Amino acid sequence: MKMTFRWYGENDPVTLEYISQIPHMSGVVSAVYDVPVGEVWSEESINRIKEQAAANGLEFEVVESVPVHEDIKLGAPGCEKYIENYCENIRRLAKAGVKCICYNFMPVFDWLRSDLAKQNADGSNSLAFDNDTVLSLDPVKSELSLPGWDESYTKEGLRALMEQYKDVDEDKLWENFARFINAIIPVCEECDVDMAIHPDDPPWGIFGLPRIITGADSYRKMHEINPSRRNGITFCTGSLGANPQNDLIDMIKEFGDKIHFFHARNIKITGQRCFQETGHYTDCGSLNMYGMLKALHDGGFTGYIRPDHGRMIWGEQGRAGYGLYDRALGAAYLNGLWEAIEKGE
Ligand code: DNO
Repeated sequence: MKMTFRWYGENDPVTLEYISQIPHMSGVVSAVYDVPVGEVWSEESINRIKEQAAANGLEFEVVESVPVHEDIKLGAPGCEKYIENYCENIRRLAKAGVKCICYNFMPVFDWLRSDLAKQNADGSNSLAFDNDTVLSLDPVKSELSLPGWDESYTKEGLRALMEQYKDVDEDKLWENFARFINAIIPVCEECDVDMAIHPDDPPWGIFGLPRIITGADSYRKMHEINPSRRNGITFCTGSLGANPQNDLIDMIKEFGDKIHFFHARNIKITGQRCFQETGHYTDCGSLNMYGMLKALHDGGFTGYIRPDHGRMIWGEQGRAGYGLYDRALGAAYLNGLWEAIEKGE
């Protein structure tokens, strides 16, 4: 297991130096942020991240994310160009030493919450999802600014994009996924890179858009489409765990050899399709962090792990879910669990 930490680049208030001070931290998870989705990343930008990380004693072996252009998800004419660009990004990243690429296949929106700073009784705040609130939102009409929001969408652009998805149901999205994955996996095999798909967050359709990476059946289907081990998983506990029907420990046992990257996040289920993010410790939320790490360990996990979303504690202000303090506590807790599991053998 390699402990990692997400770093949003030079503008991230959480510096590489701070990250390097967390015990047992092997590297950062980052991305090139100044290139429009679908374009090829310059080798210069990629190497810069690598050098900045190395200057702080950190590796850069995981990218989160190389985003997938909407035309690929839509299966729009001309999407081959974006698939080719994606392959080129894989080659360039591999050349710089990247071993694992996290991505998602969610139409239009990435992760979604109804509240970015819901107050907790102890004075901290954290991200929350309330289904009624989300159902009452109309992304095209309201002045929303949510975390998974691409701020570059204009209202008109968003309306037109949502319109294009009218013809894309789950089957069609799977078809488009298959085209994409079957084109990129041979490049991954050649370059020694693992693809790690992030589950849909939350794992159900929103705003009438289809979502397909939601649980065990999704992973079985992915395997049928392309059985390569490179066609792997970012196991995000908080995303998958938002649906209590997902038995996370069973899933880790079943799909362990495909899990290249593990996002450890805890949530408390507060109602039907409602949850609030919590500290990472098992008893803070509804997810059994110890049980999941034990299953991961017993399956022979050698991939990357990172503490996912933290609360805002100790008065910290910052990027929702991505402050320093609570994620650092999370890393320390996960390291402790792992060491105890390993030595308890
Ligand atoms: C949220 C993250 C996601 C994730 C992407 C992967 O905190 O886990 O935004 O990076 O879905 O492509």
